[in-house]
Amino acid sequence: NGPTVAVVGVTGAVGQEFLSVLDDRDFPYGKLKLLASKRSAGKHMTFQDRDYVVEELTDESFNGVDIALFSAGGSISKEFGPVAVDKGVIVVDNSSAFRMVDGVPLVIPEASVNPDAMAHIRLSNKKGALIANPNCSTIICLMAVTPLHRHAKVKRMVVSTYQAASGAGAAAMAELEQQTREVLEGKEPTCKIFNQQYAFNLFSHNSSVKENGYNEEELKLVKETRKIWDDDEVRVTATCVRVPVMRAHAESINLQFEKPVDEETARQILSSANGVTVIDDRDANSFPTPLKVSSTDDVAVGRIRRDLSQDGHHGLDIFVCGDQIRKGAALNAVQIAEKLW
Ligand code: 11C
Repeated sequence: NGPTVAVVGVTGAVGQEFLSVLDDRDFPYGKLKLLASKRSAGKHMTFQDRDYVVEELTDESFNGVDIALFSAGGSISKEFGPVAVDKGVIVVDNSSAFRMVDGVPLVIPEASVNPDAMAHIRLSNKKGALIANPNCSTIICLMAVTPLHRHAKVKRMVVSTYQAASGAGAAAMAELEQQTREVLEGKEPTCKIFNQQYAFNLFSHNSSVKENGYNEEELKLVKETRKIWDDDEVRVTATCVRVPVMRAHAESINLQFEKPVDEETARQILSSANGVTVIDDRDANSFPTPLKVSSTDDVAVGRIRRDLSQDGHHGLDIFVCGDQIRKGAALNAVQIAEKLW
């Protein structure tokens, strides 16, 4: 008899992907509860040939629930996460609300990253707990970089992101489509989500910019990497950019290692890492692209090459792509739930 699973924020882009991942992976839930705001309550959804009515999220929603997958924004997580935990639920939270809280594991569950961070949390003892899903840019980056880090220890990492519309939600995806149509028809594009033209353009990530000039998305890459690697020394800097791509992020990553790691060794390490696919065909100029990874589970890595600007074999450049909604959010959370079960 599998666990009772609640999906919080089921009508959103990630909420819908939770369902599709649960289905694809044949997750052995016993019962399923679909929860959303009052606005969406009462909607009917069919999942695995059963009709469900979306219920309004309240404190009572968590009675009898074992695992809750949250993706309804930080304020909902802050309000209802602790309520669920008090009722003995293990909350896997996709928002940034608890990621940096001491004692809350921040987990990418592949063996090559940090499943051990949640090893002390058990479903069987019915004690509630919070587990945080990292930010999508961090997950996609560290899926590729952590196996290399375990081998040669990263001293410094420079990340430049090319982030998809999905990171800003279903409304941003719809707006990208609408704007593209409008621009091609010679009309003024509708700019509601980002307040500027997105189609045929790109811009600095839309999160707020701090006094030091970094935006929140960039700082997440810095802080979350340190927490996941349990390494406060590693130097990380990032520039995050929104590009007119629908649902997969790309990242150009420059690495400086403590120990030497040559290109061939890096390729072998990446080829054998779970959840990573190497696409690195120089002759055919074939490398990862957002479209190649869209709606797929693995993070793709290519352009694996020695950084000519660094001495010996202490530097590498790589290019990674990962589906933002899937491995960047829903899949990672469901994999955490699988580990609990
Ligand atoms: C983006 N990473 O692509 C963001 C969205 O902390 O969970 C998710 C923000 C977060 O814009």
